[in-house]
Amino acid sequence: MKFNKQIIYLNILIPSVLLAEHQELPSIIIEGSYDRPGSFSITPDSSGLKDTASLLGRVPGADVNRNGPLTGIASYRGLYGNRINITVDGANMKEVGPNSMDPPLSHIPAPLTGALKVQRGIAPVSSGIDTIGGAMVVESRKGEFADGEGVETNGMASLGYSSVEDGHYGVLLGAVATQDHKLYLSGSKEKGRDYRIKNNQKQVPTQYDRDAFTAGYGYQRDAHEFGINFSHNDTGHTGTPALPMDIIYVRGGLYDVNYAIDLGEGYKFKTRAFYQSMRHWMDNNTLRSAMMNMAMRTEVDGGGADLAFHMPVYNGELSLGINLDQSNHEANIFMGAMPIEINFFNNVERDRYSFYTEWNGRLSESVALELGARYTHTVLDSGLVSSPVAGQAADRNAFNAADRNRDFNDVDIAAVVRYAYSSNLEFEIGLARKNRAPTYQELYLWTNSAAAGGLADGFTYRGDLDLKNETAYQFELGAEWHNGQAYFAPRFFYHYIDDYIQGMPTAAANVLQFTNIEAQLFGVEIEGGISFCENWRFDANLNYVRGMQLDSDTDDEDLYRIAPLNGRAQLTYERSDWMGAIEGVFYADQGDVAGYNDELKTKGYMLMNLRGRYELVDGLVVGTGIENVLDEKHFNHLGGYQLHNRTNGRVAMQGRNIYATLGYTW
Ligand SMILES: [Cu+2]
Repeated sequence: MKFNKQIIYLNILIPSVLLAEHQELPSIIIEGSYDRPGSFSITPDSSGLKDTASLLGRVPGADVNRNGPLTGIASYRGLYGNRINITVDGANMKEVGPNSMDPPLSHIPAPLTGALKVQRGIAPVSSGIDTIGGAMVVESRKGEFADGEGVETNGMASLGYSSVEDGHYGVLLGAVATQDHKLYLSGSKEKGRDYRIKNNQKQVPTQYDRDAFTAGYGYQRDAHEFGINFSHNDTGHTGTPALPMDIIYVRGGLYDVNYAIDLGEGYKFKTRAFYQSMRHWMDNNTLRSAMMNMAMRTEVDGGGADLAFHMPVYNGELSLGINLDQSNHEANIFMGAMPIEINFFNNVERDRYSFYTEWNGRLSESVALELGARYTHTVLDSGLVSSPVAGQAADRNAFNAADRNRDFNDVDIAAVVRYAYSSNLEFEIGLARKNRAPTYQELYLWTNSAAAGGLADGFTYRGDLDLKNETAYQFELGAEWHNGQAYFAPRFFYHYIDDYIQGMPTAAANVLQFTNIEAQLFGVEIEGGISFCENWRFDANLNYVRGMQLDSDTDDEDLYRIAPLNGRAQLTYERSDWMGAIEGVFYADQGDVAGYNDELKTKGYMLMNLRGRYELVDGLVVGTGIENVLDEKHFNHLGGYQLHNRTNGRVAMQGRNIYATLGYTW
């Protein structure tokens, strides 16, 4: 029995036959799942192409809190935002927007994303700092080393159009490589208008405009691997209909350098350093109109370093690692026609010093164990804020007079046992304790503001300097059965979270304050599939999660922004050079809504999508499809309210979309 921890499980592109040779679109890799090749393999997907976060809709337990076309906040089993550790090319990417307009998954456009890896179940402590809600990894495309002697070139080009927002994209990646060296360069452009909902109405503002650029160099020889990579994102006018303002620009880059050496006999050493600098402008009067003009300019500068040492210890591998991570945030607000300026976040700093050890190995032929522990020291501080607004004077003075320096000690422990009952049936049981230190917004929102990490509930929030860190106790139980033709995999989880941070009503109307509460989340995910008659396969999954406040005054108090019961089924016909699929997506009513922010209930819905792809000649692939074939108007429970106002109702989902893509890989 082989325990296979890292497996390509969904290939967004391609029937597995074609995949190895021409992998041109992102793969989703689910770590910690058993190998189920081909399940949910689909054709190039234009709406998926816009945004890497869209791919999460296909990951069991995962979903997206969508505040705009490029603003998709990852959600996993009802936890989202800062609770999920997302690394981009190895770096813990920081948002420049205090309202998460640029979540980490938006930095690399989908056409330049090589892989999105989602850690299934309990995230190992080695997967990063603050993994209370899970861990995800985005890797950009970096070209390939040459197979043979001499200099080779490789790369990909791709073009796409989607009708629903008159959107188009183009991407080009080229690499010059030998067996030891590669030099690569890529660029992409995406642009679209406000998307259409049923009956030619438009959802405003949902236009988007993003240019991205990457360059880098890689070296591999004998035991050495070295890489240096730069990725730059320039997002222009892009709507965020669920937030009070829109993106005017998000600009900036991520520099990453890494080195690994294989010392032989299982001893390995890896190191990495990164630096990030982003600038951002948002306002409420360019893509929409407002009673009073408001704009915000924000900055983030961040960086970090990682060291990891791996060595063989008793039928397995022991890893020791250090992670250092630092970020600085600034924000200025401009209000009115003759703008007055508020220095809203001044010299905010969040530093994390962390080390861990983890053992991954086998206790016997049929029992595998992953055991890890991590300690993190988090330090936050904020400079003095300033505001000429009379109504903010008391808040400003109180904040400036307070001791704003805070530190937190976090301990993560995770233990996962995998037991192979037979070559077809495996069980997993996991236990963990995880901490999360508060974000700078949760501590330092010194007066009420909507810039609360993308919560998009129509309320304004205040921070609390006395917040404690969250402590989660997690339990996981899973089974996976499979044979050559079919698979079936149910999973159950339960999380109890002490000091869970959530807004709670204050004396002021429509103002919430971040508060430590007690919460629990539990749920199931079931996946299954079967292939039949040689070319046909059927795959389906079902996801359910419930989140509840345990110390509420009322009996029934649910957590905010929890996806309703949902599922997906796909029938696929696959040949070596073409495939077609019909896909059904279903979301139930969501009646289990949060009371503290009067979350609106949503109606359930079903969607039908058709997809096809055809390989014209070697490496040249056409993809086409129709999404929301019946052109129905639906509301995503995780989609927020129009213009950050509950009385406007929810942001509507896209109407019928016809898309076509053309990709060439060489
Ligand atoms: Cu913003």
